[in-house]
Order: sequence, then C-alpha cells, then structure tokens
Amino acid sequence: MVQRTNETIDQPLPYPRDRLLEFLEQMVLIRHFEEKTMEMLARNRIRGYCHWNIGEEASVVGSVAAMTEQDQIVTSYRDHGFALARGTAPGAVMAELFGKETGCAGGRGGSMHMVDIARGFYGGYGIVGGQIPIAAGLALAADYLGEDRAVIGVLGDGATNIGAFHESLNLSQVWHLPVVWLITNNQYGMGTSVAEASAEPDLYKRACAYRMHGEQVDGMDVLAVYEATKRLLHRARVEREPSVLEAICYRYPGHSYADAGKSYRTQDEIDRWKQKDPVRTFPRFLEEHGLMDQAGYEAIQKRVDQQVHEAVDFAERSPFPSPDSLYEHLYATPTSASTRMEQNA
Ligand SMILES: Cc1ncc(C[n+]2csc(CCOP(=O)(O)OP(=O)(O)O)c2C)c(N)n1
Ligand SMILES: [Mg+2]
Repeated sequence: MVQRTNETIDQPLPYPRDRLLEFLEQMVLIRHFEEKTMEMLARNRIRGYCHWNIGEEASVVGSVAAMTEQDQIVTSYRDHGFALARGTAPGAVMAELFGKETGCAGGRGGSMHMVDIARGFYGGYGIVGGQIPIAAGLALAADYLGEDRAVIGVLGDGATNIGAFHESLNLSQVWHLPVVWLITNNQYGMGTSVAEASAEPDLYKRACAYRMHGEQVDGMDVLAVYEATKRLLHRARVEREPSVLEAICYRYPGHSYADAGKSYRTQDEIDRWKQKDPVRTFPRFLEEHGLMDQAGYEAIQKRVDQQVHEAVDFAERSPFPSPDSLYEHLYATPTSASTRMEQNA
C-alpha cells in the first residue's frame, strides 16, 4: 500500500501551507455538511435517501484535489462530498437534497444524483456501478476529441463485482482510455464485507487481469490519496494509460439512513477505524508541523458551520420546481393516452 512514511517534523512538506489548510477545510466542510443532512433528514426537510461520505473525507478531498480544471469525475450515489470538493456551492448541494429548483440538478436528482457539468462533475448514480461505463464513455470522448483531460470513475468495493466493471476495465485498457478507476473500499457493500463478497479482496489486483496498473493507497490519509491520484491522472492524461486506485477507507455511519450500521460490524472495529479519522488526524499533523494551532482550527470550524448554516437557509428559502417544468429535461415529450388515441385515429 502506498503510504507516506519518510516524513519527519523537521522536513518541510512539499505543499504550500494554504493548500494544506484548504484540504482540511474541505474535509471539515464535508463532515459538518453531512452531519447537518442527517439532522435535516430526521426533521423531514430532506426526503428519500442519503448516503454519507462521513469517514471517507480524505479519499474524497485527496482525489478531487488532484484533478485539473478540465478533468472529469463521475461517482456512485455517495456523492455529496464529491460535489462539495469539486466546488459546487454548499447551498446548491443542500437545495438539491431539499428537492428545490436552485439545487445543482434543479431539484430533480436529489441525494443520489448530484451533478455539476460546468465543474466536470457528471453525476452521482443510484444504480450500483451505473456510472462505470459512463466514465469509460467520458474517457473515450476525451480521446476521440483529442482533449487534454482525464476522468476519475469512482466506485464502491461492492460495484467491483458487477459485469460492467470488468467490461469497462477491459475496454479502457484495450483502447488506452484516460481514466483512473478509483475504488473507495469502505470495507462494506451495505452489510456485506469485502471478504464475504470478493474472492480477491485486494481489489486493486483486479487490474492485472486486464494488464492494467493497479495500486492501493491509505484512503484515510488525504496527502497519500492526493499524491497517488495526481500521479495516476497524469499517467492517464499524458501517457493514455488507465489504472486502478483502491483507497482503503471506512464509513462511520450506516450505509444510509435505513441502516444503523451495527449488526454486521463490531463497535471495536468502528473504534479502531476512528483512530484514523482524517478530520482528527490531519489537524494534529498540521499542528505537529507548526502549520496550524488550536485557534486556527477553531476558526476553520466556525467558518464551515456558518457555510452549512447558510446552505440550509438557502435551501429553505428556495422554491420547489414549478409543476409546469415537469416535462423539461426529458429525452422525449410525453403524450397523454388521449392524445395518442387522437393521433392513431
Ligand atoms: C443494480 C443495483 N443493485 C443493488 C442496489 C442496492 N444497493 C445500493 S448500495 C449497494 C451496495 C454498494 O456497495 P459499494 O459498491 O461498496 O458502495 P458503498 O455504498 O459502500 O459506497 C446496493 C447493493 C442498487 N442500488 N443497484
Ligand atoms: Mg462499500
């Protein structure tokens, strides 16, 4: 597994301080935003599903931070954090969760279908693995059009067992498509552990079946994820070589609101992973390097809380989409049964 091992407090970090603080602020934003969505769900302001990135912040922020402006990303339904990390306004993400017109998908997508094409975020997908062939298609388009960009195709560990994963990996290697397959291995697909579901639990090794490069990274370490993703995106963009990056991470809450997350894992296991909580370990790391003090961390938390508060306020004040717009953004104009009868007469 790729881990940063050789850093000591005396060695300067190869990043500007502001960049590191930005990583932290984004991770704290995702954590606080997601916690607020739990509250809004309980208060019935958000309806339907919610799948949170809590615990996965380092994998989300590290990978998205490695993208260029032209690069594109497509994810599963566990997508709120990816939209926030890519720069979609927290208000637009919250409004989408509320089903409001000002949401980033016009209130039509909800939690599982965030989208922000202007920022190269081609959406969350509710169908497990539905986004995988789409990532291959985006990468094919980049190649076909000769565009200088690469694609991150994000998927969960569970999605590595569907056929489209293998078809897309194969095609991406055969055609040398500029894509990084980022597997967020959070240890479970709903209540099924990777060991129970996968004959080869080292998921990055599946790449070798397609003669593709694959590696594993500590998904609780934002800098390790950033460095690995940056390197592999460059390889995709410049050398036209796809790869698999397996980020080993953990989700602290249940799978979604309907799962308490207790029946298939022990408290001891959760506690062990909490030792690696990026929202706690990264501030300590920055303090040890003299880049931030307690007051600095509190200022970040305060700023983020204000942003989340404003996001909720924006979502509350926004209108629902007008019923007149029901048939907008569809591939076909629906006709009623009576119109069809008239047409057929
Ligand atoms: C085709 C399909 N089958 C089943 C489901 C139900 N389902 C939703 S999430 C999920 C587990 C996916 O696990 P994983 O890929 O590890 O992603 P994670 O939720 O852990 O991020 C399943 C089976 C679905 N949404 N789509
Ligand atoms: Mg999973």
